[in-house]
Amino acid sequence: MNAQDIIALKERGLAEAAQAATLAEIEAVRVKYMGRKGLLQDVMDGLKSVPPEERRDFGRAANELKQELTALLDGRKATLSAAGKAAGRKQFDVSLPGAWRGLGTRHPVTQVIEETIRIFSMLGFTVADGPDIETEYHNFDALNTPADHPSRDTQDTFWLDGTTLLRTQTSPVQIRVMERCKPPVRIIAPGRCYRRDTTDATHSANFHQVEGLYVDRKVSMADLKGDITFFAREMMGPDVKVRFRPHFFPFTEPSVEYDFSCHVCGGSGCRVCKHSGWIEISGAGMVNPKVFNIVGYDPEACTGYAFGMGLERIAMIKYGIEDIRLLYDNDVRFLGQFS
Ligand code: 2NL
Repeated sequence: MNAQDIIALKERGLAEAAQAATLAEIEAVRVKYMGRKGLLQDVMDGLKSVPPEERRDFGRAANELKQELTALLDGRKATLSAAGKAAGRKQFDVSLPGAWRGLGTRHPVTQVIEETIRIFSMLGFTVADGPDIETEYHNFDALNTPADHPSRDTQDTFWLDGTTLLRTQTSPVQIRVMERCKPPVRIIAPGRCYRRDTTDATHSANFHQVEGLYVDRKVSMADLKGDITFFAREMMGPDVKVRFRPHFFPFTEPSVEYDFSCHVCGGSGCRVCKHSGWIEISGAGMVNPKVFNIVGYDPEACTGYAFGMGLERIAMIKYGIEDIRLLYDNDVRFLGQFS
């Protein structure tokens, strides 16, 4: 064997190392050439029979075989083990789009509350708040609701004890504001209310209401009609019409109920408005002077209007929801449709 043979052996070893596709194959090439009984060892064993003048070239060729093959095998090994690790923990590709978890949406009732606040704040109203647990006095007596009025009945009200209850409307918030502040007062009171209703498609024992109260000198029914009409157009669209019908509430005198023209058929009659062209919204009226006397306002000096609306009802009309229970099933596939 001479230097040329060793160079040829080196070329074969480098070619085998380059082709090795797994860590095991690389190790096999290493053992074959550089192991204790490998081909390089055979070369070294032959060194003593090489004539002295050829030994320099022979030794250099053997050394190059060792160094070049070692370098290639180490390089291949590093590449392959890095790729193997990457495959095991999934390669991180910074160019891929991130994992989008999706934005939440506001509950339809929350959207209606926020929209109502937006609309009435344009008219100068601020938002008032109060407790869910109320006294009989603030929920009923101060609103001129007679002691024998059916709404006080245990059938309709969640009583906690003889004198406290879960508020059946947000009017007590307004009573508390009038107790605290002198007129003028211009507030809306949105919030959760409670009634002992049996749940069905249009009733829920928990529901939300917004009440409004505007007290000043010379507030009139014309203000009420104008402001409710403004609210209707902002909430339902510019073409909606509003109609007022006489009604009775103990806390307002005179009192009205009002309807919006049907947003589905535009008033010509359809299934949604039961072919009347109108959708009943809620009630309102001029604050009963008896209520002013109770909170210490002078009924000769001031007048005011008040109204109360069910917010689930507005949401159902606005978004075409046919069963109030859908609002409380916490099904995000349903609730996410309305934003
Ligand atoms: C309805 C009717 C109404 C009021 C609520 C009110 C509050 C005060 C004084 C006078 Cl402090 N009135 N609130 C007035 C008229 C109607 O609610 O149908 N609600 C669903």
